[in-house]
Amino acid sequence: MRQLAQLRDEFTRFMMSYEFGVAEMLTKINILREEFTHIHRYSPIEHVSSRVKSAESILRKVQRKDVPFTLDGIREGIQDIAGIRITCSFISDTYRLAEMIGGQSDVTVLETKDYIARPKPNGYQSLHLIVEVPVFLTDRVQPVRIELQIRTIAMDFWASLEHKIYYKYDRNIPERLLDELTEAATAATMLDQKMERLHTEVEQWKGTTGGTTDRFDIPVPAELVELLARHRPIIDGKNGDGRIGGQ
Ligand code: 0O2
Repeated sequence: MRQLAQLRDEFTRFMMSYEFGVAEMLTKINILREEFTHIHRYSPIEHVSSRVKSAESILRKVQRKDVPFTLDGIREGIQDIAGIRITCSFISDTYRLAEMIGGQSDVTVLETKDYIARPKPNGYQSLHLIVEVPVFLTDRVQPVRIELQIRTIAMDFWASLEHKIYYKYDRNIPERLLDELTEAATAATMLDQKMERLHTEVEQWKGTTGGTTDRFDIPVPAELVELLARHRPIIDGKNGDGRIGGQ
């Protein structure tokens, strides 16, 4: 009975360390998001979500992957007990973010899978990083692994729909739907590339106009300023004498 209570306690601490790891990483992401927004005046991160796998889901994966049934075995054999998904505005932001996170001195990147440069055959695109962060507990420092999935809005839209279809058809997606998903993946890539090009153009334009998108800073041609000044009363809906136009 005492052994069982000890086991339960150890497992609770095991799961808690993942919760702490996620909290730590979310703080890092939030700091990057806020500082980046302050410097560049736009947020590279659209959305962040996180989860820690349930005990049942971990056990299913332990059986499926034939992982040793010990806490150390599970820690070593299952990389995605803690997961964070970051949705970015542009492809370049996904890499930039991965670099900023991976470059931090207390973050160790254990593995990188670049499904953006090399999409999966079904069209899946995402940048996956397995990182390890130290969690400072009362009696020890526990390194915790977290799977980061970084992708654009278009890639995320595709992945969540594909995920639903995958489970709806119990992993056997009909050929017709597979073809349509591949087509949709190509469309998502084209959209991402177009948005990236537009974004680069806007960034260059911001660079030449003092780095602000404030609408009052858009350079207005002198002739237009003069024209607006001449027609000011009409635009304001007033005649030159201050009466409402037409009355
Ligand atoms: P779930 O239900 O999302 O958690 P692993 O089995 O994780 O140890 P694997 O499969 O080589 O090793 O890892 P990979 O390729 O990095 O994929 C990990 C996760 O990426 C998956 O977790 C999915 O969340 C996502 N993913 C990978 N491929 C696809 C895909 O084709 N479509 C979609 N929608 N998501 C994908 P899980 O545990 O497989 O699933």
